[in-house]
Amino acid sequence: MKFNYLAPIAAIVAVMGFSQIQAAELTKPVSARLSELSHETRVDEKVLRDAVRHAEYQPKIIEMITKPWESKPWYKYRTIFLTEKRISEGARFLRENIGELERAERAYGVEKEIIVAILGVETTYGQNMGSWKIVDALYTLGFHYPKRAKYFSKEFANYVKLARQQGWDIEEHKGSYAGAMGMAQFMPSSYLSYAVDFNNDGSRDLFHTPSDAIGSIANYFKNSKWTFGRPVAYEAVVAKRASVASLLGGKPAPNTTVGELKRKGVEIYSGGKALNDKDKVKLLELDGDEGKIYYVVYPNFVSITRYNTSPLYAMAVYQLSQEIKRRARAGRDR
Ligand SMILES: [Ca+2]
Repeated sequence: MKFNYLAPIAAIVAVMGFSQIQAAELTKPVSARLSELSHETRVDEKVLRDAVRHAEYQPKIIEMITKPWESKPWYKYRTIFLTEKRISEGARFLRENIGELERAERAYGVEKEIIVAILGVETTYGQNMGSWKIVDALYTLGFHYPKRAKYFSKEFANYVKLARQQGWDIEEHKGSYAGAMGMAQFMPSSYLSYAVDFNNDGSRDLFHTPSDAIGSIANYFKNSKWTFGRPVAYEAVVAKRASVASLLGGKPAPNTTVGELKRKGVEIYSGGKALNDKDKVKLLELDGDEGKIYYVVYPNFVSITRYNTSPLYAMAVYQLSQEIKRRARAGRDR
């Protein structure tokens, strides 16, 4: 609760012009946290302190994280990502990188259109990888945003570790306001753990090498328990909301079965694919243009939420993947 009033305060401060970019300070609490992080990530404390000296506090980032896109209703959210441009460019990206995509599909068991859709939603296929210095973003959120300070300060230390590993200058790379990097928008911990050198040139480069981005996303999905060929989401119609109300809300993890939903009067549109009554699923309720709409979502949907926890994000990725697949098949990409 404590942080609900942070957003308005940040906004007021910004309007009044008091909100200024400041060089980072090695205050006592910052130093204490760096000492902990040095043990946790095995990065020399002096190196971490030195990285902080290169960082600047960016108040705008605090404003941005308190108003994420995921707070929009689905019918607005989807129009950001399911655009003609993103679909046609996705079909083109798929065609131009078909060799690497098929190699990743075979190596990791992740459908190529899902990999392309992640790239589409994250950065429009590498066109927009973010304009915040990573060191500033992670310092700001790690040391000036108490709600997620633990997570982001650790990512700050992981970034320092990664930069040393990769031979980067600490101020070199830019990304999202939350510190996500490259075509695939990996956080530093993900970069350390899941990025792969898929084109075998000796470096794991998610900034300039589509092949590495493709392989790394597929590897990430494999580790998020993605299962090749399994369903992700089907549209559904609910006869009586009251009969399924207890199953709605919360995380998208399965809490029922296809059979149980059918018994409760849910019609599932699987596009001609056979439905297995025993499959574990979750009924998802979203805000459509004209009231509530429903989807039955499978464990693969949960795998997408490991990339970004929002069910809206996962649905946008899935629907974009299907549009790209259709477009590529029709060969209508321009
Ligand atoms: Ca490489």
